[in-house]
Amino acid sequence: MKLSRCFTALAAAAALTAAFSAHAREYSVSTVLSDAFPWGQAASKWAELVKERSEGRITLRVYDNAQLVAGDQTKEFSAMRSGLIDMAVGSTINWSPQVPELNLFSLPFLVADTADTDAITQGAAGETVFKAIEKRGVVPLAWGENGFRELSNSKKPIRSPEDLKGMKIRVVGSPLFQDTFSILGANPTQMSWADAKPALTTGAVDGQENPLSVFDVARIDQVDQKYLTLWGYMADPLIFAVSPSVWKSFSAEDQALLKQAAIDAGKWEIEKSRAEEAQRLAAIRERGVQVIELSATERQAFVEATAPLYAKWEKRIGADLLKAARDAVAGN
Ligand code: X2X
Repeated sequence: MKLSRCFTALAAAAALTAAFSAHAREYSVSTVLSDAFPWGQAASKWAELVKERSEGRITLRVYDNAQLVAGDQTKEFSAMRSGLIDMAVGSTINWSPQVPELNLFSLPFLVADTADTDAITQGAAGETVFKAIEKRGVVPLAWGENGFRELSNSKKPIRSPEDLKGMKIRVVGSPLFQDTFSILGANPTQMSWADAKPALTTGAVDGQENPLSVFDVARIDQVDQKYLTLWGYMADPLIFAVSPSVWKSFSAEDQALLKQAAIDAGKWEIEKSRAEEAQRLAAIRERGVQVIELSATERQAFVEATAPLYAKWEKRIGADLLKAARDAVAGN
């Protein structure tokens, strides 16, 4: 009797373990930046909400510094598509080599402020972008934000395209960045984030562009970047997404849970990172960085210098999508 009860208990335990391991899988989530940055915090928040709402059944484990693709952030999308990575919170810039429509967000001076960004991502243009991602083999769930990208350098205050002439600027990802900085007369070099700081340290490049949160947290001031021009030429959204094979393995209920948690984490991160901008700028100034604010006329010179890029890139992005984005911005 005793023995059989013992067996029953063992069998029950084994059954429980089997059930647990069948459901309690751990999923990888790729990011470029750690949770010292808003970007990494978006992923951590997602993991936290999913764990809580699934009562521990679903665990998301965040791998930062694009380590799942050996630091090559432009390979993240393909790795997710093929199932090497289960999920990601990624930048539109880094995925644009595989999803040409995502170059929309890298068009210089398309948006002027966060309301413009929201009008695009939350409206018809945003839906078209999500469909494009889906068509290229990945399931998009929600938006986050890396932020408006500002221009820094070690040489001099930049107030005009002439000031940028010949300057070596580190850029990331898509060929559109190459085009933008070339048309402005600079000398752009594409490299990963992992290579950017060493290149700034050695002076292999003179400048870079990234959101204030990245400049602040990565202490870009410590690698000789003394001048920071606030030109707000583009803002890269983040997208929460899942590999299609992983997505299909979830029940409809769990899919809804994952999606809602991504939406909530994204909203939380967007609000938080926007609210922190002013104090970040103050901290950057306190460290002795000269912050250059452009007059409307000075900014307009950059707008006009880069305007010819639209004709070429409209073909890759899609005329309808660009029009939808422009209409969204005009409605503000
Ligand atoms: O590499 C960059 O500049 C970064 C961290 O902002 C992106 O991944 C787009």
